[in-house]
Amino acid sequence: DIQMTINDIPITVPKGMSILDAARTINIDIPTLCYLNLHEMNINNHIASCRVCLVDIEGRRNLAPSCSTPVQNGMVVKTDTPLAIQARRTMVELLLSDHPKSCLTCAKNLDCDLQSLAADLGVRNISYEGEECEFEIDKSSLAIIRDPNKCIRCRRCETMCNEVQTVGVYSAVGRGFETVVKTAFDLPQHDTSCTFCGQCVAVCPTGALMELDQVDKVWKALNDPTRFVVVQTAPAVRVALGEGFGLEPGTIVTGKMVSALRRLGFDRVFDTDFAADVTIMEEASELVHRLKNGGRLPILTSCCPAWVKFFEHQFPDLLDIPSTCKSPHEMLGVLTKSYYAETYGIDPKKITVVSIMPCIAKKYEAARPELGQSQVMPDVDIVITTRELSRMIREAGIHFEHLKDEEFDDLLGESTGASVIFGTTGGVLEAALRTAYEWITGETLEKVEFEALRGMDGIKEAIIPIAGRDYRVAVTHGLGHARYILEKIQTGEAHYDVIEIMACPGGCIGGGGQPYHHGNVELLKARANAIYEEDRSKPLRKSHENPAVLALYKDYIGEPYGERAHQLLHTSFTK
Ligand code: HC0
Ligand code: SF4
Repeated sequence: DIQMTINDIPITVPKGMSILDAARTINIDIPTLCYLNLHEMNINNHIASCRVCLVDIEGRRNLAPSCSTPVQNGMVVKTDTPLAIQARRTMVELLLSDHPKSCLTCAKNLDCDLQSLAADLGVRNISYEGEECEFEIDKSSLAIIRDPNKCIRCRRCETMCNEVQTVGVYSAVGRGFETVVKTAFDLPQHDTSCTFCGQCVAVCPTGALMELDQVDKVWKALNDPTRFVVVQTAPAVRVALGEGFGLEPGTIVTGKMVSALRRLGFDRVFDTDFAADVTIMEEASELVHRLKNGGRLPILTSCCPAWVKFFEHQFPDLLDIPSTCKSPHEMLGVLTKSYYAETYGIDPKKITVVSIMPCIAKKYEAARPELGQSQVMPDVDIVITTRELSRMIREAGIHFEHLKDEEFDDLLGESTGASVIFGTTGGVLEAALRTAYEWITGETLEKVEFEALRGMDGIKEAIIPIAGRDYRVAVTHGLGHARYILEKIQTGEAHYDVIEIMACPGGCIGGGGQPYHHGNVELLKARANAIYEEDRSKPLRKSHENPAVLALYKDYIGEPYGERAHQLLHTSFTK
């Protein structure tokens, strides 16, 4: 252990810790900008480029960046000397000198790290009025808008994309003040191997990377009297939306969310969770089918669109192992335009399905041509993120915190605890096991929790004995972990029966469209805990017990994994 003082407070901290982290243990916050460390998830931006976290160390001539300077015995650190404070302010003034001054109209306004830093440091004028760059804004993709003019070279996006996701879309181009982070060969985002996972957007401190905003499209549909506008909400939205209204991370706002959506004018409020239960019916049937017929294993989950795009690009030789299930929100979309429309005699062409997702990739997924009856009738018409929904609720002047709880609409609104846990890493596999166990053994599964599949470890493995056979299962989140495990499968080093893969660290709770986590891993854990709490609160916790799902199969689909199920609920992948 190391003994030292920070601002005259003596502390003992472990060797190897940075001054920044040491200060945080005694509630001293040193401002940061490029810093991004989610230690437990192994996400570290080592760049130390912004020099905003400078501190004074006794006996040293120069200020030191606290994020990359390790603690030492006897060190005397001051974080708040006039010199340190002035140096930070100067760094921010320099960053602002060539930054667009369009804060009031920037999509990141009031949620921007650079803006709040300037406010905290009391920057009142910019002494170094520099020339602003004029890069073209990249609007090529259906998910992400990239404005290099707002890039402050922190390189957090590069760390996320290149190291955590191992996709490698970005690199720094140019020299000195001209440097910005761009795609390789300056290709439009759409033409890169980007998976649209949105993790670069989730960590961008400014408005340089943003989701494609589709709020106006939703308002237009809601205000068109000829449209029947249906909305559905993903599992992870209900444990994060409250953060947009000042509620504690991990507050469950399912009922308030439904109520807000009705006030916004949606004709029906459905739950993606219903379709998550349907997904389990299909995926568990597909597993049983592969087991019976000597099909190829492992079966991989296919509900995460960024993961789907990743394996299509990077592992084209493994295209036959993912489940062919569409993702739950696509299933709910098609069921709305078929089952629901037929039951109530509504023309499916008049229905607009809007998905509220924690995810940016779902925007791109909804536009995939195979996910719909035809180009004019996609399963899902518009996708907006949790953040975009917060904006809509504020635009409408709804006091979210004071709303009364309301229930989802019938037919496609009922769900079990199994579907709720889809929203966090490990949940899809746990839900599938709850059903597969009972189907294979014909017995009741008493303990529904599979603890080995929970938590934030990047790769989780377990052996689950069912009816005399040991099932080897794994869960990965973060595409780098997926790559690691898939390469082991390719070389024959690893053998599994079932693997859940989600692109975003933490699963959907950490999705690129969620309220910004600002590098706080505790916030992700609070969301995960809330997901498990919602699961425990449900009277039914196994997908195959959902009465509305059973009615759907009895009245409309027939057998799970049967002919009609294939037509509506399954898809195919392309190289
Ligand atoms: Fe997810 Fe989903 S669980 S991907 O993370 O499977 O986005 O929340 O909606 O579709 O249900 C996201 C979350 C979903 C889907 C579901 C799956
Ligand atoms: Fe990389 Fe994901 Fe960002 Fe695409 S969306 S550039 S894959 S981090």
